[in-house]
Amino acid sequence: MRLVIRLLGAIWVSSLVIIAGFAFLQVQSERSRMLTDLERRAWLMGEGLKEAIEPAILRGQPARIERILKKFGSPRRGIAVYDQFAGLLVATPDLAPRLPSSLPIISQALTTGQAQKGVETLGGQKTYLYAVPLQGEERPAGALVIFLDASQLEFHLSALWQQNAVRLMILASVVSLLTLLVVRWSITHPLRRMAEWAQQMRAGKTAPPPVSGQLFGSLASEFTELARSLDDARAAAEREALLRLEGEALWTAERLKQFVRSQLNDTPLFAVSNREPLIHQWRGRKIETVEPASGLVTALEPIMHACGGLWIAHGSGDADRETVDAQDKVGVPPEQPAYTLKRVWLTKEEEDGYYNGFANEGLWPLCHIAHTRPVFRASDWAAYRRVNEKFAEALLEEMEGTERPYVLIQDYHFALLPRLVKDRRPDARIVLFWHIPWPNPEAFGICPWQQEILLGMLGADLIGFHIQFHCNNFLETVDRTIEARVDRERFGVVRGRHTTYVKPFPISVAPAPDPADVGVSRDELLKDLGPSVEFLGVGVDRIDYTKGILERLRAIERFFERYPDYRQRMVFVELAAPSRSHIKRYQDLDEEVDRAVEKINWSLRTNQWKPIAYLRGHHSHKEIWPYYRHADFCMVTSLHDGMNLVAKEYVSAAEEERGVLILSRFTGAARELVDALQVNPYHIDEMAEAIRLAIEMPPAERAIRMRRMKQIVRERNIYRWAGLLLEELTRLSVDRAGVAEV
Ligand code: ADQ
Repeated sequence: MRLVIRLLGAIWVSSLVIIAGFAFLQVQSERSRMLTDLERRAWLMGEGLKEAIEPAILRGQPARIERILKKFGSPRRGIAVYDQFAGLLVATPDLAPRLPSSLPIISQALTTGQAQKGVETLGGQKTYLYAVPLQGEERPAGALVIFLDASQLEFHLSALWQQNAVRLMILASVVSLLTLLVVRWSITHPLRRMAEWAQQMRAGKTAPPPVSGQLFGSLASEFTELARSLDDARAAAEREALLRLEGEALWTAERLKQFVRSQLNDTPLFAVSNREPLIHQWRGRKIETVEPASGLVTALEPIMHACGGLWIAHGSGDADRETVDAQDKVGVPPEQPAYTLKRVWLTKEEEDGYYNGFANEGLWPLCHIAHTRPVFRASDWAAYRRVNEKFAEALLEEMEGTERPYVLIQDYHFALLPRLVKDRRPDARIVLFWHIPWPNPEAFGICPWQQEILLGMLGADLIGFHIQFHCNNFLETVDRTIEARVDRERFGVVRGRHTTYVKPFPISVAPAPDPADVGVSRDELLKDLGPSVEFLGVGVDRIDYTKGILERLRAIERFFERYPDYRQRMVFVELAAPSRSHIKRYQDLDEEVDRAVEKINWSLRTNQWKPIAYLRGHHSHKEIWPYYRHADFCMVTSLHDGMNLVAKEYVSAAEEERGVLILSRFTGAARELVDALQVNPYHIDEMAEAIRLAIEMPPAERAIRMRRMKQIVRERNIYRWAGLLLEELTRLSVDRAGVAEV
């Protein structure tokens, strides 16, 4: 209301100043025009009469003067003649009664000998006076004065003022009205709606903001962000409160953040991974940001957000170079940076040798017992070493000036990095997390550079695997391969004064989205797969030979052969993302999977049904989630897998009363998810049987199994993984010489 009063006040004052200014100028010019007109008339008359009156006054003939005055005078035009002492001689009859005893203008005309003019009020009437001296022999013999009625002048000017006053009223009223309407439409109304919306948000009801893109568009989006943060904070607080009530201490993103802040005490954290948390890509002429769907990113993001650390990764996006600063850095998230991403650039040859070659054709098959032979090329090994050195240089440069920094190195791409860093910075506290299995010493022993790899890894103060079994394999491998003392009591490797601790940290997933946000219903999913479909199975994988996709397809075929009643009633949806497609083995597998799907569908399909819906491509979590939610069963049939996040994602998203997990016993996840139907993926009949069991399992049993698995995944979530890893890291007290103690 105060704003409206101020606005209206400003409108009225400014209109008044403007209109009054213009009116003043108009009145002035009108006045001068009218005065000029009066002057011209008075002058004409004065000059004309002067010649007739001058001889009469010189000769002393007042009667003649009176006659002349009578002839030319009128009620609105008085004439008077004064003697040389400014005494009245003769005046027209209408004028005479109004004349004062003296008029200064006459004396002035007589003394100066010049015509004088002016406006006076005579007898209550404005009168224009024009006094002309009448020439005597030496000095003026008298004065002739013309009196013109000037009351019109006043009247006209006051009419002008009135007109302008009306103009002011109209203008100010119209502008005020329009302003009020604009204020109402563009400010008051949207503000009221925003206030109502804010009230709703405060009450915990989520709703889209009522205005966008207009005057309050940016305010609304800021407000939305604020409301969202409040919402998250409230949800986190509610969860925490619930957990306190339950007497549990569940890890949440918020708790992890608090934990990181309290543990790290402002000591910077440096993370290194091959995959970057944010990729910039060209889409047409625009650059878009892509957040890769990766468990690693989900796990590290809350840590980096909390401590504002530095994440070093390979810049793999085609627009990555366009978006970094001079030090190859970019803030993440770009709109409100919480931490820094530093990109390391690799040549095509380096990427080929280090990533496709040694990491994925060498170490990957070496660590997974999946019967794909590892390829060890000296040139790949050289590239792998070079790239590890490149990352080490980048990391060491960034760590300069930071005492006892924390370093989190991710995965088998950087086996040499811990040693490269530790040798130059013994005070750094280094963790290496190995996301894939570690095989037994015999299997690992075929690697020509096994010693270099182990020595490189042992530069870390802590090495994490998913499960104890992989830790044991690693310790066994070290024991058999290099000169070191394995401390089996404390799970460490001692070399000289340095100890590397080896511990399991089972990775996991973030909580599934709210079922209400899944979007697609089960009926909609089934309808798309055929009119007679009642059951839905799902598989979600990268196309990788370790994931047992071909074995799974064979099991599905076997299931339909054994249980033909289920034909037309069950569909298996396989969401398969192409992966590492520069490597021949992966290209071959991709084609093999295509052919297998084609063959099975060809032999079993009917007009309105096919057993396998093969959705090849990278799918967003939003696309995958409805399948997880509504599937009757999910098949994870890895021949060997460090953990397998798909199993945990399925458990966290599936309907409690419906979902059954069929899980390979060769995954890390099988250690925790004991209520899954565990299978040997090499045993096709066993898997076919597991499918039947899953479909026919009584609802009560499904619910019990799923509930227990859900609780495990909920408690042992990704935040717990990150929290435990960090807790262990911060417990390490590493002295300047690099000697670690826990
Ligand atoms: P991966 O071998 O990649 O991970 P996994 O753990 O199953 O295997 O994670 C795959 C991730 O990719 C999941 O989040 C899944 O949702 C997603 N994904 C799979 N198929 C997809 C598709 N078609 N479209 C989109 N997304 C898809 C490695 C190890 C694992 C270990 C993880 C984490 O091999 O054993 O569990 O790291 O440490």
